[in-house]
This record gives sequence, structure tokens and C-alpha cells, in this order.
Amino acid sequence: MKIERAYCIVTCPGRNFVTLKVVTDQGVYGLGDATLNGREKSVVAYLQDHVIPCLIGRDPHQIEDIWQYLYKGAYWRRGPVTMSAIAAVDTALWDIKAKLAGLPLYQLLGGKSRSGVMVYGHANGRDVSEAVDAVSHYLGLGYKAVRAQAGVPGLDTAYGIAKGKLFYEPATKGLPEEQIWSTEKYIDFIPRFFEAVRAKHGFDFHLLHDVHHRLTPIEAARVGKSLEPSRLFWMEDPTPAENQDALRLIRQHTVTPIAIGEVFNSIHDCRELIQNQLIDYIRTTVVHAGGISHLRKIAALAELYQVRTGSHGATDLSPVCMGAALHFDLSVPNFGIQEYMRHTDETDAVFPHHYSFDQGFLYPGDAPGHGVDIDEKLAAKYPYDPAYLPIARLEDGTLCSW
Ligand code: GCO
Ligand code: MG
Repeated sequence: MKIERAYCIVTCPGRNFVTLKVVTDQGVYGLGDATLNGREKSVVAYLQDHVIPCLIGRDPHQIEDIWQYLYKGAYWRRGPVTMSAIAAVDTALWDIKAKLAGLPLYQLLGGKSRSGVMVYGHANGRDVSEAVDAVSHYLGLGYKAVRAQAGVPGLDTAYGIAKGKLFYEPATKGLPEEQIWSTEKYIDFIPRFFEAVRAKHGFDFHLLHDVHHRLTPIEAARVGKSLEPSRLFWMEDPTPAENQDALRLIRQHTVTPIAIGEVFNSIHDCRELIQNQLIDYIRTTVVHAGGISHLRKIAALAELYQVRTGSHGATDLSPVCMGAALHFDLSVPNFGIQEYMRHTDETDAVFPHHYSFDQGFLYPGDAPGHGVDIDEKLAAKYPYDPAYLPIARLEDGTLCSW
């Protein structure tokens, strides 16, 4: 069997997605997500100009060899563009292999380790009372875990506050939107917000929060400590983690669990965090971290240190990534939780899928492969529409992490 052709499908049913389709000489095809928010076209060019020509004629069954060929063969290793492109190929090849076997992908990954995948939804509001009500909404939908974000008094914008209700989309058209951020205002406000959520809803569900890389280690240590009475499931991305050692300081001060990894793209980005037990959850996901093959290696390393997985699942990761992630989640022994930000109806129509939500859990379904397809005709009706993620500045104008 040979790979006969492969091509990228770029579509914008409300937001931009890049999908790689790999077609074999027997007609069976596989799909992989290659979306990199705000930098979509760079992955398309990487795939079209540099990867696809090297795939034609190869045996699609040789998933690991093709992964090594694309990673080591490029000479230039790692990076979000390269690793998203490799991820797309890898995901498409696993999809093909599972379709040929006539099995849902999770069966090829060792079978089910659990019956369903616990997910968390995003509750947010412009102020405390709106955000507390949003938590009620998610609990009413059956969620067992809810991420809560609220607008900070004195600031016009804060990370994670939806313009629509269920679909948070931070990327905007035109040049990057500039937002103002104040760490001081946030630090004073955030424990009061979580006290209000627990006071209203009690402790019988998991509560999560995303700091979105905005604090220094000592500020994050303070926040983690101040949130201990609210018993969070995790505090996400408390500080940027290029310097993995930065997490040590936070760890010395708080027992609030720490989750990191949505911007990581390889095992080397998290190896020290895992081996030194500086985090509790690793949030790398299929599309940005080299596909199913590489994610399995990260999870296997994490398992040795009792670090659990918590894959990123924002709306900028397409249903193809979500489908593949669910098979991974169902199979790995050290699964923790899966983020689930719902896609719009337009996106769901472009990507018909077999996964489904019920009472706080997602189920990948039993269709052969990862169970997510693309309606290419419908996709063509939504041309690429450039959008950028915002940037953040401190009140004095200094650029800081968004
Ligand atoms: C999350 C993330 C997202 C990112 C987005 C960037 O935890 O869901 O932080 O909201 O900001 O994926 O493209
Ligand atoms: Mg996040």
C-alpha cells in the first residue's frame, strides 16, 4: 500500500482550521488537524512545500518510521510549525491504520482504560455574579468539572471572558488587539472570586482556572496559596515555562495542583517538569505536540511520575484533533481530564464526527479510525479569514504575556 496524494484543506466556518488529508492508492484516507492559531498558513506551506512531496509513495502503515523521517530528516527539530505539521501526518496515518483494521483508534492504542472521558467546560463572566451563574449553567448541562474565569475589577479585559456564551474565541480580525493587564488587580481579586463560586455551588465538582502564563513564579506561588481553600483541580499555566525550573518555586509554596503544556510541542519541553514532579497535569495535545505517536511517549514518561494528562481542547483545535485526542484519552492509563470547548454549529457541520457528550463525559464512538470526517464542499464555502490572538500590555505600556 502506498500514499498516493495528500493535500491541505483550509476552511473558516467561524474560525480558521487547517486539515491534512492523506489518500492511499487503495482509496482509504486519513485526516489530521494542522491548525496553529494565528499562524495557519505557515503550517500549510510547511506541509505543501516540504512534507507532502516526501510522503508520496511511502507505506502509510509505517507510522513510526515516517514520524522519525519527518522529525530527524528535517535536521531542524521541534517548534510549533514543524510539530503541528508532523502531528497532522501522524494523526492521518493512525486514522488510516485504524480504518484498515476496521477498528476505532483506541483499540490500536491498547483498548479502553475507562468507559468515558471526563471533560471540563468553560464558565466565564464579566463579573463575579455573571461568572458564578455561568458555573450553574455548566453544572446544569451535566459537567463534573468546570473552568471558571471572571473579569477583573478595574480592567476592561481579562483572559477567558467570552463574547458569545459557549464559544470563547480570542482571535480577532485585523491586527492583534491590544489589551491592558494588571497583575496586582488580578492577584487581589482572584481568591474572592473562587470563594464566591464555592460558596454558591459547594465542593461537589471539580473547579479549574487558567492563569494564562501571566505571573512571575513568586506571584503564581501567592495565587496558588490563596486558592487552596477553594480546592482547585488545577491552576493552569501559572507562569511561562520556557525555564522549566521556574515551576520549582511555585511548588515550594502551594499544594494547588499545577497544569502546563498547551504551548509545548515536544517531550523536551516538559521532561524536567515531569521528572522533577513540578507539575501534576501535562496539557500537550495531539495537534501541537507531534501527533498521537509523540503524545503517547509524553504520557508514558508522565506515568512514571504520577503526572496525569489534561489535553488542551480549545476551539482553535479542530474536531479532528478532538476526535483523535479522545481515543488517546480513553486509552492512556494516566489520563486526568480533557478540555472541551464546544465548536459552533457551522464547524460541527464541516466536520461530521462520531464523538458525543453525555453528563460531563465525551465518548469517541466506535466508527473505524478516529471517527471525524470533513465535508470538503461545505468547507470550500468558508474561505480563510486571517485573525490574530490578542497581545497584552501592563498599564504602563510594557508588553507582557497574553
Ligand atoms: C485554553 C487556552 C486557550 C488558548 C488558545 C490560543 O486553555 O483553552 O489557554 O484559550 O488561549 O488555544 O489559541
Ligand atoms: Mg490555557
